[in-house]
Amino acid sequence: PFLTKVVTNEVFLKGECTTRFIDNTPDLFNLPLRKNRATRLLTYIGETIVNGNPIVKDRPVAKRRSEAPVPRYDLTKPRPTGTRDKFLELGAVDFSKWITSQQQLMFTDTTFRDAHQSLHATRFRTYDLLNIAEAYSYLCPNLFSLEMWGGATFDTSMRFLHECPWQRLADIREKVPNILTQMLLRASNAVGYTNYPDNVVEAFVKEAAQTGMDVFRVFDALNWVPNMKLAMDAVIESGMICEASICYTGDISDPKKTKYDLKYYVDLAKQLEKMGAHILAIKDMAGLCKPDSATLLVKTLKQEIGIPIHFHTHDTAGIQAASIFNAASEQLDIADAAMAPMSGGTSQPNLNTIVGALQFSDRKPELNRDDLDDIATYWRAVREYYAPFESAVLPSTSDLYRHEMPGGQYTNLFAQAQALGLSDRWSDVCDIYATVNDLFGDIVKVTPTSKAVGDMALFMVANELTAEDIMDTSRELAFPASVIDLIGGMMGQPPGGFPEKIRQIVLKDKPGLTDRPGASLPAANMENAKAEVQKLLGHEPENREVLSYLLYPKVYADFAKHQETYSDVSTLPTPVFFYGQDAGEEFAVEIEKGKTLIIKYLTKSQPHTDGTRTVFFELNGQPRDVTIADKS
Ligand code: 3PY
Ligand code: ZN
Repeated sequence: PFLTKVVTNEVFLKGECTTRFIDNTPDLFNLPLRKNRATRLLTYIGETIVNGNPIVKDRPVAKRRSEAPVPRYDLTKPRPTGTRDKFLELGAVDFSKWITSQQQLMFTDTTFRDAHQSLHATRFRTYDLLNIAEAYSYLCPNLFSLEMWGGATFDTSMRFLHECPWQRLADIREKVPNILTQMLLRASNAVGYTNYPDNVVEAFVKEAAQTGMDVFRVFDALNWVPNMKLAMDAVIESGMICEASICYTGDISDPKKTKYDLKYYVDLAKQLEKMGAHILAIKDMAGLCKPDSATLLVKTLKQEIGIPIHFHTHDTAGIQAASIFNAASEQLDIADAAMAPMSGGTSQPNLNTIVGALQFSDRKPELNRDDLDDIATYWRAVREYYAPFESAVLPSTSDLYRHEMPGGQYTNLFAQAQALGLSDRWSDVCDIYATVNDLFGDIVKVTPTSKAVGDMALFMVANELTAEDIMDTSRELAFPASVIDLIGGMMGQPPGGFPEKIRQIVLKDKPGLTDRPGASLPAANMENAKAEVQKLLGHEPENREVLSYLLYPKVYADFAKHQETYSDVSTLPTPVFFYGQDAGEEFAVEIEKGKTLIIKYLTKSQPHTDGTRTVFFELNGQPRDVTIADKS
């Protein structure tokens, strides 16, 4: 095309080409510097074959290479209507009333988000989520929602998987137009680990709603209502469903635990209802809501508030299905569960068996058990791809009721402890975690406050520090940054504030915030951010790209660079993404609608004298090779 442009150029045709031709007709020479997508993808695969993918380095190897089996569904039939159709018909407020009028217990499937966040460090790739998405829309349209975005998925997808979280949302939305999408939004912490300026949170919610998000589960990590208002208002303003959370901690059945008692939760729920929430979530992020407490809590909330109730729990203690059943008996509206192969342990209870067990109950869900089992078969195969990220299987333990560690953190902190050579001291870490919670005044522990408590626990175990050492004002300790943030009020305020003594010890002479952090954070300058991203990309960015940058500047810049070098690697099958190809292996990749590449890897050369290797492929039947520097 370049030569055609030159030889058909008027100046060129008139033979008036001078040495100034390039200067006078710069557009002609505005050549794409980037290599084409096929070459960039082959370079990625070649690089992975020669040097490996750093994210699976030194981890157990996944053996599975074959495609995970997607169940059959009849594409000749019209797509069944589902919960999202109902929402689009009624709007958020009437839809919320419709939920309450349902006899059935409805379910959110967390497999696309919390399950792999809890079991596999959030490493599931869009490829595997997208391949099964349409099957859901045909086989289980009456699922309340698919929790498939937010929480840790936003940064991990860019950071480790080199894929765009927004594209994940847009693509799943397209495949599943009839079931509600759901996300976890950390209120003013958005999908990050610290408070963001108000205008960033507002713009983020707006963009997510426009890209395809329906249900926003909003929570504040200290249950601090003033910090939830902005995000809740933004969701309500967008016309989408605002599900406001009470984060459950402590034990309402224990008469000695008075800080987070039944009244505390009921008051909180009433405030959230008054603020316009369409649904109330009981967010039991650690799985502490025991069966009897679930009965008491749901029964009371049902009497005290009018909006539907959605129960989220983690099965770390091994008995949380019982809590769901008890809550169902008290007319719980919606429960979270995960597909069988991705359930249990620090993940959610088992969707397939709960649905099966409710088959003859008056809360029988409108879900077909066989179809759910077919989908579960797919996930069983997909889990095999992620063997490198399997968490240690920690037994269910009632010790959870003492340390109260969230499901998503439990296995993660264990891995961190292991990396520090402290795995044999795991029970000490758990014990110190509980001590830190006491030192901090007994707080709600969920991202990001849980991270601060975990960082402090590791800091204490690694440095052999006791609670007395921490409280000893004669010691000068360099506390982890997250702890300074937490105690300094950058994550908001717990009920009653932080204990004064720990404030003095951690903050030294600095005052710390007691107001809402967003009230004093300067607004982000969107135009400047846009200009920065334009510099990174070389073209005018979309809103979503600017938002990714504002939330995670460095992670986004690295991701953009990776895309420029290798193009969109999210389209590669997972075994190819992690390990490259085996010799003779072939796969098809659709790089845009209707444009498919068939890539077959043949062999690689011995290293050349300059340390590079040639990697030989067939691309759509034609020989192609790429040169890769061997870093070994
Ligand atoms: C998150 O914030 O990512 C969580 O899953 C909290 O439970
Ligand atoms: Zn959770």
